Amino acid sequence: MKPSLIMLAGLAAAPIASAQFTTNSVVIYTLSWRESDAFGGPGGNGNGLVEPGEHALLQLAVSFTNQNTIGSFSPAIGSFTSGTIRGFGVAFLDLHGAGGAQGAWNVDCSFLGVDPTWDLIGCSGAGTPAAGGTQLLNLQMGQFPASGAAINPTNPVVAIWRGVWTPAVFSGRDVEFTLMPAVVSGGLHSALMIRIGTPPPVGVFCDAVFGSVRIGVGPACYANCDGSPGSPMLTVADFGCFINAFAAGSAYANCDASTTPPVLNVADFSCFLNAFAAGCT
Ligand SMILES: [Ca+2]
Ligand SMILES: [Ca+2]
Ligand SMILES: [Ca+2]
Repeated sequence: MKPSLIMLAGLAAAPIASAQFTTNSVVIYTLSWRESDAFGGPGGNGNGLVEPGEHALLQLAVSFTNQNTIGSFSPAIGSFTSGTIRGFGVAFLDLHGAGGAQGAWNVDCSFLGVDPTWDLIGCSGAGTPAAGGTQLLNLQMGQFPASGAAINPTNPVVAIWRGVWTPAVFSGRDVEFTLMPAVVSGGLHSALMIRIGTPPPVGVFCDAVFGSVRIGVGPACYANCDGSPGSPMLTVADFGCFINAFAAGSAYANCDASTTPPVLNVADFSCFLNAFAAGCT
């Protein structure tokens, strides 16, 4: 994977040891999610929890600071040591989940994965599931303009990548997915396109802020917090599960679906007890 990034981001064909770097701009990655169908289309009951039969559409937005200002870089390219920060260049990322993130990914590049405008390497840039679906590795996206005038200046790019995650287990909890530099990027995870006049633009690496997203997961029947099958479905384990979810601040624990802070309070305990008393069938 590394050669593709260098080739794409380093239009000067610089070897990795001399990749240009700037400290004058930072790339910011932001993750969001919503309930969806298995293909990222509308789906779910909209209660903020992924429940059996529902799926989570994750969406990546990318932006960068100090657009259209002067970015200094080193090492020099010929006589150039600076240029105009014009566009997002390249991202090379891993996504790691925690909190029970095992599951299935749909990053079918015919309708998910990288936005075609920012697709550099074809379907493999959409990411490869690993570790039981708790990880999605080697997300790659960006641009490779032929000239400075051709740099795509879109900032932010609100949906540069999309993927659908389906939990393997539906118990009441929050799962957190966090972006980080792709291990195989060798630390060269983010780049900008800088315009330096008549020569082609250059891809210049920079630092980044890596976002994360918390996804609420819930069982088919609310009181069955641990998602256990069979009978009795509701046991003391579900109380323990709810208390843990409450302590963790999970979306699941907001039983009464309140929206006024503090969202989690004693009313949610009462709500859970009522749901438990009502039973699950
Ligand atoms: Ca739901
Ligand atoms: Ca149970
Ligand atoms: Ca509440």
